[in-house]
Amino acid sequence: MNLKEEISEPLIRGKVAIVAERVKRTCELGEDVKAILEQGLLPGMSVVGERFKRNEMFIPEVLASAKAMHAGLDILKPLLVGQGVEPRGKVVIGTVAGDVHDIGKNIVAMMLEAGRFEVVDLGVDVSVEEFVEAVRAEEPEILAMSALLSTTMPMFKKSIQAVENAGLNVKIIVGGAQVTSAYAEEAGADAYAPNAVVAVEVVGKLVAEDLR
Ligand code: B1M
Repeated sequence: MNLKEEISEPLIRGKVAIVAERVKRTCELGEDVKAILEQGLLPGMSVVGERFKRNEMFIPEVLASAKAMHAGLDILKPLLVGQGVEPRGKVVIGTVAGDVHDIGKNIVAMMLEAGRFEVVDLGVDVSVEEFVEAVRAEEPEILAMSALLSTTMPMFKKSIQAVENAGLNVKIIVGGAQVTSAYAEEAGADAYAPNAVVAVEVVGKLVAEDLR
């Protein structure tokens, strides 16, 4: 199965129904779920990113591709996420205030669920106060924040300071396309991950440290 041709190409063209139908069919044919994500959906989205940067694609087209990406992810999610197993810990996740990018955050959330973490997803454009309230109410081991814009990355520091000022005990991981480990450290986060697979490993380590 040529996942690039079958899935990346219609995703780049924003063909929601075709992507959904092909992801479903590819799963039914027994293709590995992670391969569909890593060789079909993600490379398509990175082409979209490149074209957007070069002004070869515009917001309505990028939105159509994002919709196609979500349609594919919705089909993969139940197949990645195991059911009825004891969770390894709880994670509250959200995209920071002023930022509506959610594809990467959704993949991180999905992979965490697949890695047996309970995930409370606050969505996008999450204010500092909403993060603090969610940590207070849900008492998670981990707070995970995503930001894609250089203008919204400073919300990491503000949210982290607010959580600390509220006296809440939670480990914090941040990530997103422009984020680096140096930036994460400067913002006061406990950890950084460059992608969803590493995020699951890092969250596993943070939870294990917490149990010691
Ligand atoms: Co926007 N956008 N966008 N956009 N957009 C970027 C981020 C940009 C880099 C494009 C560009 O110019 N090259 C640029 C930011 C530049 C900058 O700040 N330096 C940009 C801009 C400028 C904007 C607007 C300001 C455009 C405008 O209006 N003029 C605007 C802002 C809106 C807002 O948020 N307030 C805007 C809007 C949009 C759309 C709504 C059209 C759409 C979002 C749709 C949606 O998410 N539902 C969109 C998209 C799709 C993109 C690009 C093309 C793709 C992002 C994406 O989904 N990538 C993006 C270009 C790019 O990133 N190359 C771009 C795929 C996704 C799987 O990757 O999100 O990086 P990513 O997630 C990865 C890792 O980063 C990591 O794991 C994920 C999976 O492996 N990760 C974490 C993410 N979160 C993590 C958290 C973790 C750990 C790892 O721990 C907690």
